[in-house]
Amino acid sequence: MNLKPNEKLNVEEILKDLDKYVPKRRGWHWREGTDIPRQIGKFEYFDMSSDLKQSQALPAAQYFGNIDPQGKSIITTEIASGRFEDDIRRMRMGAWHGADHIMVIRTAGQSHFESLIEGTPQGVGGIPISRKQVRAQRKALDFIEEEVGRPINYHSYVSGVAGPEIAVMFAEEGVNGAHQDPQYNVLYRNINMIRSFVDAAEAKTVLAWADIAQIDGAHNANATAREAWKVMPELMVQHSINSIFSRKVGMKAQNICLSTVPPTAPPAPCMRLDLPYAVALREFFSDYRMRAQMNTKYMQSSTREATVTHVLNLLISQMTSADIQSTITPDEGRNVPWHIYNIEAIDTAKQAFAGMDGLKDILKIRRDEEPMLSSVREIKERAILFMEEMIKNGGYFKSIEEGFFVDSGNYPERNGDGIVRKSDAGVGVGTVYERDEDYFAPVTATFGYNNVAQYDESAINNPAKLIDGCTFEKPEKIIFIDELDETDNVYVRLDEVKEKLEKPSNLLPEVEWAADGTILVTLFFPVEERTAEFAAIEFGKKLGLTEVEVINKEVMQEAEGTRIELKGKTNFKIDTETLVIPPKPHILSDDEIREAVKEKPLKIVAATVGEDEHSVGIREIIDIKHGGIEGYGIEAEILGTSIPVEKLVDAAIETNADAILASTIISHDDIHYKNMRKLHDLCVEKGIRDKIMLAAGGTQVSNELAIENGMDAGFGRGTKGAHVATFLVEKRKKMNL
Ligand code: Z98
Repeated sequence: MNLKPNEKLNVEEILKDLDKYVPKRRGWHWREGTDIPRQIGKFEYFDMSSDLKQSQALPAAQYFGNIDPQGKSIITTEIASGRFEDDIRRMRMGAWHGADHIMVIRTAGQSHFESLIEGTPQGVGGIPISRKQVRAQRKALDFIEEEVGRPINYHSYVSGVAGPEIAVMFAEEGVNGAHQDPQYNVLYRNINMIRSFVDAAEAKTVLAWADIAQIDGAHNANATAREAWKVMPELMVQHSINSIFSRKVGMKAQNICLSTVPPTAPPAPCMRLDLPYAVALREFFSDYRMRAQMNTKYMQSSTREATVTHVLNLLISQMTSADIQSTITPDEGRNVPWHIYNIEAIDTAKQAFAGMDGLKDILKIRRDEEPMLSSVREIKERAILFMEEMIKNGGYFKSIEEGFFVDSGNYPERNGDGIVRKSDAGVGVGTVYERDEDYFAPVTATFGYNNVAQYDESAINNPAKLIDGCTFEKPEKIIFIDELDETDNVYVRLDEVKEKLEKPSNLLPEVEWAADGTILVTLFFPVEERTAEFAAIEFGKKLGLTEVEVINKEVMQEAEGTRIELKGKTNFKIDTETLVIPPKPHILSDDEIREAVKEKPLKIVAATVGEDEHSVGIREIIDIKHGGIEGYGIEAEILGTSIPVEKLVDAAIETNADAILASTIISHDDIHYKNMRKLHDLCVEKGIRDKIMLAAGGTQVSNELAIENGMDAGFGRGTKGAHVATFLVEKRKKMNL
């Protein structure tokens, strides 16, 4: 399958022959071309990686030759809406914006499942991780990575009592990254600690064999503790335990990634707390990779607020380092699965890194001066003391039994609210047995005692040899189970969407899933919060929306008003076949315009009209320096800014101009359109309307509305001199001027 930029990714095509699909590659892939200065467009960059073959650049890139610099950190996005088939399309969008680490959150509570699940059921709060879904998504990413020209890492979680089974399935299916941390099972899923650590040894061996990058779970303490910045010493301890355990099992250091989170967020003075922590962490764990998350603990439903916290977190990454930069979207904090926010957050990271390129060469962290000196040392000391106490206390398991972890005190302070687990309790207690003397597992990558020698001494280092290779070497031995549930599977859902749309040319807006009809409306009401909220719901209903819900409210001022974001569903479709789409403005070639102007000279007068002091727009359109219409030989007279419409018309009459160009940026109370109407009326009054071309331009001008208000054309954001010159040349012909 070859993806074409202007063609949709065909999910049905991905599902075809899936039982035979073998992933293209295994293992984690870091970005390439980092740490070398590079020229991208007009600028030199110092912290970027290789360009993408195809990508979607930031909106402002149009002013910089459409460059799309890619930072050196891997960029993660978490996509898991409950329907993997919809997520596949999002993965493609994410990759085009620069994400190369796609994490799939498992369906809520999947760590409680005791085995693998199969088929493609719909998930809640995430995707049920089954072989079929993993294979379909990895297959889609195999095509997407070719399209963007950069390997894309696919990632999910190895936790719960089925952890080792999941690790094996991930190795078989070419998954590239995984969360694996037995402490997560113990603390947050109440899985027996002995079982968790034994399972983790097995799972980590498999991850190591498959070259899968591992992310730990320390950040969950930060997300759980009431005062998250106080668990900094413990976070270090958790990182240590998982890292050294992984090393002992055989994982290589560069595949061990610490899941780090700046522990606090504004309005706390977060930089002063988070930056020393980031420095201490990187110094303590210099052998390992940093996966920098954003702080979701203090995230509310405002995307603006979440974005600012995200950018501050990115500043820390830039000033310290981040091998993987997570962009967990406001979705996670808001629990609203708007896939557009995935893309926004990827762009936030990409934009911030591009903007901060080379910052470390200009700004320096004053590491060895106060207050950094003491702050960094203090965090490290507290972490060491924590570990020393654990050892004195009889080790990790004993300390868990006594609630050492996720206590909301800043160690050595303790509040006694830590999570307590018993070693003889929890899910899976008593399920760990010593292996019999003749225990034998003919598989690749297994942990611990394996009596291969009883059958063949030469197979000690390769037990799978005895069965002529296991599924790791022989993917054809994998048993692929397709759908198990006739009523809950991808084909049923795809058919439902088709049925709902009635025909392929019909369109419904979507947020969560294809054709879900969900829209987001922003409203402001000049009343207090509660009234605004309930008024908004009524408003939504009157707009014809169903399932109306307020998803964000922000007080502007208690009495003066509230901003509301509303979500709701529509069910009317737009048929793209009957949709009237105005033709895309075409541009004559520079030579054609020049030729036409040479043949018959063209003169215009221009001004920013009304009470409007903006001058940049009109200069962009007219000045030869900016590629404006003067460059084609068009004679232009700019009267200036804040020019009354009357003066502009008089000037046009006096100079016998062919056209009037009115620039109008301010759009309050529709003054821009009112001025256009006035301009037209005045030309009619003075008897020149049929002898002169009228055009208006400005960032808020639409061609259709300008024409409705008496202009011959309107030019909005992004207009270049060539667009206006083309209009002048062609319209003059039509008007026989
Ligand atoms: C993240 N946004 O890290 P179940 N194992 C570890 C985890 O951290 C998590 C799971 C398993 C966060 C997501 N982390 C939170 C170490 C989850 C999840 O099946 O949901 O319990 O596994 O990106």
